Amino acid sequence: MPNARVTILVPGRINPRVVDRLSEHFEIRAVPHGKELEISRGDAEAIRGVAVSGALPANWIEALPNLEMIASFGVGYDGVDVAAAARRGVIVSNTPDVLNDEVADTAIALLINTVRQLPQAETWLRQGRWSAEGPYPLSPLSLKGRHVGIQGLGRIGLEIARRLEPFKVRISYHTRRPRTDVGYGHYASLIELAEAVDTLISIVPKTPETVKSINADVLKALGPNGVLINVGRGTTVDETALIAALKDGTIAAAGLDVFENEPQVPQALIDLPNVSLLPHVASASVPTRNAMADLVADNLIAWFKTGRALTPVPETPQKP
Ligand code: NAP
Ligand code: 8YV
Repeated sequence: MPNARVTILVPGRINPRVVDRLSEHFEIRAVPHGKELEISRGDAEAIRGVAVSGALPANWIEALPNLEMIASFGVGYDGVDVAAAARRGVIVSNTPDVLNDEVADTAIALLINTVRQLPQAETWLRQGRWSAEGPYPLSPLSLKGRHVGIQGLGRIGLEIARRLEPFKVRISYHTRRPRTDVGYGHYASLIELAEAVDTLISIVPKTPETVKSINADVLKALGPNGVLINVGRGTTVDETALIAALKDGTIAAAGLDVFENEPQVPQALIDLPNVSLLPHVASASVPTRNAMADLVADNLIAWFKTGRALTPVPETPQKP
């Protein structure tokens, strides 16, 4: 047991396995996930760690005078104010790698669903239209012969690229720095990548540079045979521009697991026939979420036992 007196704050909902695992080692203080942290000054002083899924803004971090570590559920940690944590010397951890395979599998499934309209075809069968009306119409699009561009070739992007190889599609990518360990073509800008390819898969973090980076110009460059797949963050895409592009044929189709203002999805997107929509489920299997939950708990356990987190984020590096 690392330290029975350490209290970990758990704001709002998190995978129950996180709390089960942490309860074996720490006191747990569960609180509502509102705008303000509503606990007494004395209780705030007792808290040395946080386990959180989603937002942890600066005012929460500043309200915890003895905070040492924030363990965030998910590889993307854009909800946590890491700059505020870094200013205070608070370590932030995330859950990289354990979800790569699940998210990459979902990206491929979403791509195929989008080009071949498989969810719509299943609905056709379930509604009895196959027997009543005949075969589902041929899908206008196919994966065959496509040139796929990946925005972001990090841990997950690389797994997506590797899964695409057996589909015999051409693969290119855009990142700020070219990778030295792959043979795929690198494009220095997103617009150049979009001009070269007919299929764009986005798997980048939410940062000031990526927000709305897939805009009207990029969609126009992707072209009328173009397919956009987003499994990264909804904020990467200018949703208004995307809806217009899908409506007027600027691009052919889109598959989206993430949205600008989750869990709200614009009705205009839902109404469009040429989109495939998922409710942010790319990592959402029991085995993968269990692995993510374990990594949240193991980070806090390691920190309070050894003074070192397992997977700190780059903005809050550990002292050598
Ligand atoms: P990662 O290993 O850090 O990879 C990020 C990639 O994005 C890198 O190749 C990076 O390359 C590139 N990148 C970052 N900023 C960029 C920019 N401004 N322009 C172009 N490329 C940029 O992250 P990961 O583990 O693969 O995860 C990626 C993101 O996917 C997460 O942050 C999360 O938001 C999202 N995600 C979503 C789900 C889901 O459920 N839908 C699940 C997991 C992850 P450079 O640094 O060289 O630019
Ligand atoms: C989760 C994700 O859905 O890891 C991420 O960045 O977006 C997903 O795996 C998210 O952490 C919320 O549970």
